Amino acid sequence: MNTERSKELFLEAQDILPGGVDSPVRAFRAVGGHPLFIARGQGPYLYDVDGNRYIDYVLSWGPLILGHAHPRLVAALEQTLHAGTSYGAPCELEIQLARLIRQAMPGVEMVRFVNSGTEATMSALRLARAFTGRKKIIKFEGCYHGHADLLLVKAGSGVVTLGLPDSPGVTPGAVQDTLVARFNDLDSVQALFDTHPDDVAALIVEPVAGNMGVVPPAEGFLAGLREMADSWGALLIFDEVMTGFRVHPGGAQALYGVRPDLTTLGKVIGGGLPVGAYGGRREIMEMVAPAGSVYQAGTLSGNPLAMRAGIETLEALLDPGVWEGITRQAARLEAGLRAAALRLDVPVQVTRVGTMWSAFFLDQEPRDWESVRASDTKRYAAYFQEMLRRGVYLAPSQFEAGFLSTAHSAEVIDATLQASEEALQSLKTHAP
Ligand code: KE4
Repeated sequence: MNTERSKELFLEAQDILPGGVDSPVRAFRAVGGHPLFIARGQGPYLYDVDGNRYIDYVLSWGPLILGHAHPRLVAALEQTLHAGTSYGAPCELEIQLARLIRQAMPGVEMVRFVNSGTEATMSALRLARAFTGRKKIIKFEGCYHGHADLLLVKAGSGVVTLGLPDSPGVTPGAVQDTLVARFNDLDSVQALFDTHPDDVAALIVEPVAGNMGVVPPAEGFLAGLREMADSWGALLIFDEVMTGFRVHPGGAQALYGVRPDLTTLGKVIGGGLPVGAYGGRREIMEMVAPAGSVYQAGTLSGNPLAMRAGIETLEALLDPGVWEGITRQAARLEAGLRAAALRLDVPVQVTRVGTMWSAFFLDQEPRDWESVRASDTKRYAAYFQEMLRRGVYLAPSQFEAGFLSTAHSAEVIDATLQASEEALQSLKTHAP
């Protein structure tokens, strides 16, 4: 496969963009080779600058649940564009999108739009601290909530329960109130509450982990977090930036029947344009300026283009049969990948919740960050390259989620399964 033009552009890009990209994971460092420069997307496909076509399972890291350049979205955005791109003033589209979110997630009684998931989680945590008057926050190993300083922590050793800075530039002060627990381990949360009984403002969790690869919550885990938050007077924040409108039309909170106090959103609610949001109980949200005193602001928050893209995307998902269709194909993909790995005797664990999925090169079912870390990342990298050669574009890291769109037809899934069979076969004959 000829990717010369991508190679040239990557060289040029590295001169002016750090690492040649605008977000680290895109640089293919976890899978080798050079990233592909994309010329366009259409339906389930990406086309690179050398004219190669790929079935896209990254879908801009989740937002494109309707696939690339969906006619309904293009038409709506064209129409909105002629009315301007941003007003810096309220517009009705903000109310419309907020109502669609509340209709899907009744626990989100009020919403504030921002421009990224990072802004959403950063703001939700500030709000939780203001509402409770407490300082500490609990996050979970392997969960990612954007790059705000207070969240860039790595789990300390068993002894150190306080987070340690996980990036240069993050000061110990910025993370001194960030505690780290283990996903799917309620005892690790209990231990933190026992140590800091009256000072935890909030627990923030990806209700289905997507940023260590897709790891579903264990039975009772989310309900256990709800109970603990209630008994210790902390808020429960579901970071549904990835899971929102991906694992269920009402998000993980609908799927698992656990209502958080605050929810953060992004990705799908912008349909591919930059949107984030945080929302939840009215009494909490009414503390957000200018209704209340918790400051947060944004130049492009609620801009008409992004709002319109979100409205069209969420409305399309409500059309009869759309959700069933996409989850049917996702189930076929999961079953097919699992069957091929079994048949070829390659240790692969396929996980899926709704329309997000992962294939771990692991012997055991993944449960938390500790278990996924045992993945054979060399084998994943080889599989990634074998699939890319066969026209299938997977997440360029074992520790990321794959996604599906309404454009991933049965034929597209069949082609993917065929490529995967050949890729796994090739791994067997040329063990990396
Ligand atoms: P953004 O600031 O990237 O819009 O959202 C941050 C964020 C917050 N919460 C969750 C659960 C997320 O998954 C994300 C962002 N996800 C990554 C994918 N692992 C975005 C891709 C990237 O960083 O390039």
